[in-house]
Order: sequence, then C-alpha cells, then structure tokens
Amino acid sequence: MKVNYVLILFAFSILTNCNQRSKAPDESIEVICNPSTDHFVQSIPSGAFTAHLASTHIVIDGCINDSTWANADWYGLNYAWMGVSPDTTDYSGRFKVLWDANFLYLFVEVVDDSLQATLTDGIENYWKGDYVEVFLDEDQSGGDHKFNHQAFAYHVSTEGHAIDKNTKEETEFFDDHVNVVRTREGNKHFWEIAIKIFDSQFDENNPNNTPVTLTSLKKIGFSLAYGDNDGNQSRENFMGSKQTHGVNNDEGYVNADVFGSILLVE
Ligand SMILES: [Ca+2]
Ligand SMILES: [Ca+2]
Ligand SMILES: [Ca+2]
Ligand SMILES: [Ca+2]
Repeated sequence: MKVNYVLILFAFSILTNCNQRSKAPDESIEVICNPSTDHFVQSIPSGAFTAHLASTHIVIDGCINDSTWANADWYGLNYAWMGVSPDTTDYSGRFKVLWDANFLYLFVEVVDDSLQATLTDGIENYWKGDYVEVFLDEDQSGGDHKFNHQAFAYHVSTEGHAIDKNTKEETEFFDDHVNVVRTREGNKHFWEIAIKIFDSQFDENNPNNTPVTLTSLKKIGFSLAYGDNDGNQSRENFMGSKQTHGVNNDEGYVNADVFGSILLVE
C-alpha cells in the first residue's frame, strides 16, 4: 500500500513537472513545458542586447515555466554567418537572456529538422555542430582569445559539455562554467543554460577560480550562435545573434572585437 502511494506520487510529480513522454535518441527529454504563446522576436543587427535581473529563482531543467522568463523578450538568432539562409523547417532560432549575481541565464529555442549529437564525429570536430556557441568577454576588452581566457567561446554540446581551447592549444571541457539542460518538443529544441562569468584572471591550472559577481549596468561582450549540422559531417549553417561576426563571419572563436554585447539592467 505504501509502495503504491509512493509510485503514484512519483508518476504525478513527473506529469506535473514537465509532462515527460520519452527520451530522444540524442538524449534530450521530450516534454511539453514550453508553450509558444509569444511569437514576437526582436532581431538586433548590432548584437547589443539588454538583460533584466531575474526576479525569481531559475531552475535549469529545459523548461521556460520559471515565472521570471516572462519578463525577458525573445531575441532573434537568425543571421546567417555561414551557409545559405535556411528555411524555417531546417533551422530557426531565438533566445532570452536574464542574469543574477552569480549567473548569466540563456533560454535558447531552436527549430532543427535533424539534431546531431555534437561529438558524433570525434572530439576534434566539436565545432561542426549541432551546438550552441556562447561568446563571452567579461570586460569587453576585445582582442585575441584563441588560446587564452581573456574571453571565452563556449561550444555548448548536446552532451552538456562547454568546450573551448586552453592555453596549451588543446580542446578542453569547461563544464564547471556552464550548466545546460535540453528538452525538445518534436523538432523544436530547448537549451536552458546558466553560465558563470570569469574574468581575464581565470587560470585553467587553478581549481579554485572565483567567478565575477554580476551587478546592474555591467556590460559584457557577448554573442550567441547555433552551428547546424544535419548529418553531413559539416556545419551546414552557422547562425548568429549579430548581423556580422568578422572575417567570413567566423572570427568569434579567435577575436573578441567582433562580439556584440549585453547590458545588465534591473
Ligand atoms: Ca527552467
Ligand atoms: Ca537543420
Ligand atoms: Ca576580456
Ligand atoms: Ca542539425
């Protein structure tokens, strides 16, 4: 009797939490927890965005039902940095951004007709998609960051890793910096992400780096992108939050000069 009660409670909690239905082959969770009632999307060519302070706690579970997300506008993620502009069944993307003292929060919604696990073709091909790329430059200094940490280009993988190059020019997982949970509803994929912001003092050999405490009116170098791989072992499209991103629109992983920005406001 007691066991039955526990089982009923467990089933109820799953239904009320996220209406989970099945686990996709790519390991995201099929859910119905992200109603598309708000279709307005603001595209900003300069890539200069504004983020409001989160008014409530955000649970990183791939669901946008934390009430504070309703306070954030949808921004477009549809500038074609590489490839021909895809049709809306192949790819379409938008995102929201919020912050608190400890994290920058992103909610990314992407329609992608064929989701590939990022590391399918081996770790060295991590940049070929599918993945969400978050470009961050804590002090907006700009400049080279290819093999240093004065700025980051986190390739957030379907497997939940945050991948960038380290100072030894190796590929490294910075998984402590980025917490991501993905869900999906059909071909619509949701990436809910919390990111710690580190400044240029970050030392990959020190296990005790302290993230920056975020405050109102701080401005951070920022761009967002999606690398769309539909099974051809290549990034067929590279879609960004800003109209241009340097030489061939592919300078972001090297040069923070090309990033847009986020202004943190209350
Ligand atoms: Ca959530
Ligand atoms: Ca696609
Ligand atoms: Ca910097
Ligand atoms: Ca894809």
